[in-house]
This record gives sequence, structure tokens and C-alpha cells, in this order.
Amino acid sequence: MSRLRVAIQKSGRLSEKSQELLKNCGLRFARSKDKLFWYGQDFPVDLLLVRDDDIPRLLLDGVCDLGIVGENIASEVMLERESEQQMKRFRKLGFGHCRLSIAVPESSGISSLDDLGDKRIATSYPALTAYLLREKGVTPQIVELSGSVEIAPSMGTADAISDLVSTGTTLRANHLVEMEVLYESQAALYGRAGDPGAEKQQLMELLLSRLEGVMQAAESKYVMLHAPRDALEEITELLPGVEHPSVMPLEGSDRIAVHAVCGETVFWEHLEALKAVGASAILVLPVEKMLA
Ligand code: PRT
Ligand code: ZN
Repeated sequence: MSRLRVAIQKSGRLSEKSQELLKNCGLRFARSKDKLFWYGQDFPVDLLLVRDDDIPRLLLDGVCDLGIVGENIASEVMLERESEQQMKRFRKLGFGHCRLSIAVPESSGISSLDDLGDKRIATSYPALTAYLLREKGVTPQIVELSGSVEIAPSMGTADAISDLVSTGTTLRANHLVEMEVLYESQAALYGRAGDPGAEKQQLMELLLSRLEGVMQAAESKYVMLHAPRDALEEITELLPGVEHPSVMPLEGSDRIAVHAVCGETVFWEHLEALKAVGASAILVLPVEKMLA
């Protein structure tokens, strides 16, 4: 019987969420002593805990079947190895959000991409940065750095940078201004292009369907409420992401009970609007599992 091997980040911004997601898919692991290999206990899926930068190579070399890594890293590697075997993105995972942006020193006088033509740009994402800028008609000199990109302008090794940004604190602390967002990234599940073989294919499909369920459940809420019968149409329209709610009569009353799974976020504003058209006893419950 085949087993799937999944690579995830050992420690860093993606590691906790990656582990949590796989556990929510019903996977349980026995950890090895060095904690780098986790054996799948009741499902044939094992984990390899590695540096995020190693994940694309582990996939492309066939050491792992699946990997959770930032799209920024996957795209960089795919552009570097353009003509070789490719990675396949199965699904975006909704965490690890960041953007690859061009930032310039506050007083640089650089205000648009057109000013970058003859400038030096420091980045840890040389292939992605060059590709995205070329698409916009700009071909500056790229200075590849493996870390601390944000200090390159003050060190005099570059005029601008192309780096990952999430809150923007690092840029501000280094007196840099975000000038242009080149690329939006989040963590995603990747595999290899091509046929993995029937057994692995079956396991992957099962895992992907559980993943789909976990992610949908996380976004969904079960809403229950009472309402006047003639307000049903309005109520249905006000429930986010609902087309066909379940409707039940309430004994000895002209009101009805309405139950529905809302596929989109339910805000207080939604509940207030429901109340305004006559709904009462409104309950919003989390959805734990979901299988379409
Ligand atoms: O040890 P290992 O190689 O596994 O980890 P790492 O240090 O290379 O990666 P890690 O854990 O920092 O990031 C893993 C992934 O998280 C990245 O590849 C991105 O997909 C994603 N991610 C999300 C980020 C950020 N947000 C982020 N803010 N990766 C890096 N940063 C850095 C950025 O480079 C800059 O230095 O954080 C700084 C900017 O953050 P703000 O909040 O100040 O804007
Ligand atoms: Zn890394």
C-alpha cells in the first residue's frame, strides 16, 4: 500500500497553521525522535518537517508527494526551472498572506516603476521580481540577497528593494515606502505535475476532499432563527451565501423556524438586518465538519 509524504515548514510562519490544517483533516502522527519525520497513524500520510525553501526541491525530486509552501517560493522556483518538471498547485490555503512589493527609500525621489529602469533592486526573489517587472516593461539590475533585504538601500548596495510585506512595519522601521505591489501570496498545497499513480492519486483525492471540507467548514456558520412566515423571502436574501434554507412550522404559532448553513462570513450587521424584518431567537453556530 502506497503512503503519501507531505512536506511542511518545520518552524516559521507557516508551520503551526500547516500542522493544524492536516490535523483537522483527521490525520494523526507519531513523531520521530528528531521530530523531522512524523508517521501517519491511521491514514497513510506521513509528514516531513523541513525549511520552507527546501519544499519545492523535495517535490520536484520526488522525495515528497505534496507540500505546503508560500506561493512566493513556489513561483520563484518554477520561474528558475522554467523548462524542467513543474510543480502543480492544488489549492490555496487561506493563511500566510503577504505581498511582494517594490519599496524605495523615503527621500529617494523614485516615485513610479518608470524611474527604476537604471536602478539596482535588492531581493531574495530575483526570478519572480525580474519576471513581474519585465511584464510591466521595466528591466532594472537585480541584486540577489538571501536575507535582510530591507537594509540594502541604507548600506548602499541597492537603490530599491523587492521584498515580502505583511504589516509594513519592517519597511517603516527602515525608512522605506511601499511603492508598488508586484504579487499577492498565501500558503498553498502543491504537488508535482504528472501522474502520481493510481494508489497515490486516490489518497490525494481523499485528502483534498477532506481539506475542502475543513476549509469550507471554517468559513461556514449554521444559523437558526424564528420568523414570520411571510418574511421568508426577505430572510433568505439576508442570510449570507444561502439559497435554500430549511423551513419548519412552529407548533401553535404562525411563525416558522429557519435553519441554514451560511457559506460566507456572518457579521453582526446581518443579524441586525434579520431582526429588523421580524426574526427572533437568532442563533449562530460553528460548523465542525462538512462533506459536500
Ligand atoms: O527557516 P525557514 O527557511 O523555513 O523560514 P523562513 O524564515 O525562510 O520563512 P518565514 O517563516 O519567515 O516565512 C515563511 C513564509 O511565510 C514566506 O515564504 C511567505 O510565504 C509567508 N510570509 C507571510 C512571510 C511574511 N508574511 C513576512 N512578513 N514571509 C516573510 N515575511 C517577512 C518579510 O520578508 C520581511 O522581512 O517579514 C518582514 C515583513 O513583515 P512586516 O509585517 O513587517 O511587513
Ligand atoms: Zn526559508
